[in-house]
Amino acid sequence: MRQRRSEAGFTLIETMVAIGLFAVVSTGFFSVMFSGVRGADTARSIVRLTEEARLGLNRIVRDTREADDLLSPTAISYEVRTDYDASGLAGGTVYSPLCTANGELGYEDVTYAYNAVARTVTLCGSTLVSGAEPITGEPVFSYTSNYLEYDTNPADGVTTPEELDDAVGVGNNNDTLDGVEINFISAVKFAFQVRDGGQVEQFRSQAQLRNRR
Ligand SMILES: [Ca+2]
Ligand SMILES: [Ca+2]
Ligand SMILES: [Ca+2]
Repeated sequence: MRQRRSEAGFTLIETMVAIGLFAVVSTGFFSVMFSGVRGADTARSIVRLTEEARLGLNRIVRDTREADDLLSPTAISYEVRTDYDASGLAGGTVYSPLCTANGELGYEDVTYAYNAVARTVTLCGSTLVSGAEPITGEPVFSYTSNYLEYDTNPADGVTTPEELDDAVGVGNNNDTLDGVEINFISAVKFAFQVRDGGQVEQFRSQAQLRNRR
């Protein structure tokens, strides 16, 4: 009896158990394999976004540092005016096809902006950083001044645009940054994060305007 059974091979029950086990094991294997592939895709995507953000921010910091003039500073945009081609008063050269030249002054005008809808940081409208969003409670662009004589409220070693607005003898105390007050801004600060799914990478930096105090 025992002999016959072994010669007959597997019983129906044994075969069904084997098929069942194979199904369970292979389902597990494929689900693990595909979740691994998805994980790798997300990792590649955040790596790409992070690398783009790092390069874009480096470029913004570098260009802002060299600026001759800072214009229209807000929490989501500002403009720098720089004589990139060292033409002096001879004429402006367009910095990028999307930017403008101020021919009369020989300056090239470049606008950096954060676009909340597209989640991009742009240079004259062209994307430098994708997948960007503000860090909670922080503006994307903020500004400080090296004029510590106006560091009054609070006197904490940092002169803010609000303190420049309050400063007696500098522009008007009107809760607005006037042109003359903007001339006292010495640095632009950057804060944003890039997100891909659940993965977030934060970026913070600062550009000191070399041509200002
Ligand atoms: Ca120029
Ligand atoms: Ca202060
Ligand atoms: Ca003011």
